[in-house]
Amino acid sequence: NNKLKVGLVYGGKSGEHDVSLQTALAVIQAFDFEKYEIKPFYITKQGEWVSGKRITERIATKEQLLLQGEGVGEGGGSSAVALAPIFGAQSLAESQADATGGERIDVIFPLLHGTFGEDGTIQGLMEMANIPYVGAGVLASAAGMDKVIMKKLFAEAGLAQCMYRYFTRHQWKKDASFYITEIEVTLGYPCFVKPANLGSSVGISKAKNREELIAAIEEALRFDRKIIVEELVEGREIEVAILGNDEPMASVPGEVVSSSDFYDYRAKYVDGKSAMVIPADIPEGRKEEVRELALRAFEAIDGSGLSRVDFFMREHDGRFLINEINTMPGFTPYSMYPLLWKESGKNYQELLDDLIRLAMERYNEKQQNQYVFDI
Ligand code: G1L
Repeated sequence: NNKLKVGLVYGGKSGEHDVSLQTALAVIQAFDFEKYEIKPFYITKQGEWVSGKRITERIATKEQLLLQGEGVGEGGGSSAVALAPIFGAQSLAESQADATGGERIDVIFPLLHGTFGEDGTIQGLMEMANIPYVGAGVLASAAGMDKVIMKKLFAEAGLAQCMYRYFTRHQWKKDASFYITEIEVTLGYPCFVKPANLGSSVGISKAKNREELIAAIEEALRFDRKIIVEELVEGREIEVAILGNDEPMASVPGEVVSSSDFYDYRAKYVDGKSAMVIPADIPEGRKEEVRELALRAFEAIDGSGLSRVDFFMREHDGRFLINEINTMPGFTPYSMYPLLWKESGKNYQELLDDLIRLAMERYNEKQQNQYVFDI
């Protein structure tokens, strides 16, 4: 059979476990089974890897994704060492051959969020197993996960952003009063305190005075050794989807409107707490401008595959400030990223085709690099 075999990795330890399952189901339901077959890899909340039988037709429920009673990788399957045989990885020497006796996987689709799966760790695993994978590489995944590194790369690329300060747990313990003064003088109140590691939404708070600032810092430091404090930016939230590798494309921009402003807008899409206006209702010239900025941000982190780039359009001067780049954006058919492409003329199924093609292209391009084995 000449179908492309896609390894779908989903679940995971993080708080996004259920989002990942929901997304995996949506992806499976959209896949063209004439072209692809799916090999599921489920990571339980306990971090155990379970692989299941091939999926060759649509499945109906999330429960089927839990691979109950069909696992071949349970027990002892949770370590990285056990993964190459699980993936049926090709060795460099015997590339394409079935070195392990397992089934060969052509490309991996990682649907994982958080500190394991988005920070470059699973990408590194796939690099070492020599398997093509969808989305950002190791470096871009890691850079997109660390707010401080991300901001430094943006600054270097000449992108405007909000003011911020950052420090480590160690620095805070040594000289808290210095950082408090720094923050009060440069950022003022209110300000936002966040763990530098974007893995989770925990540990984030808004501080309106010194007492709250100290409490917020102590709280954030429970989740990361490095934290970042940002000034408040008043303005609209504008987002752009990027797709591609060396010559990426930018979608039309969209706007996220929080529930309190819902009724002032002709919002097309609503999901829970927020609504999306696509395309964003801003002048044509500003749309072009923000798309260019989004492409520059993608290049700044050396992105590949896809990213969603988030901006503030500042209230008092209309300027676009970059907020963050997300290499693993929400990805159900009702999430901003796919909706932006839909508006730009590319449906969900076509998006999946493109992402897989881009993964293969990047892999093949990388094979052109020379590696020295015999030093
Ligand atoms: F594989 C892609 F395309 F790179 C990819 C991977 C992960 C796209 C989107 C996501 N998103 C997620 O995994 C999540 C936001 C659903 C977290 Cl669970």
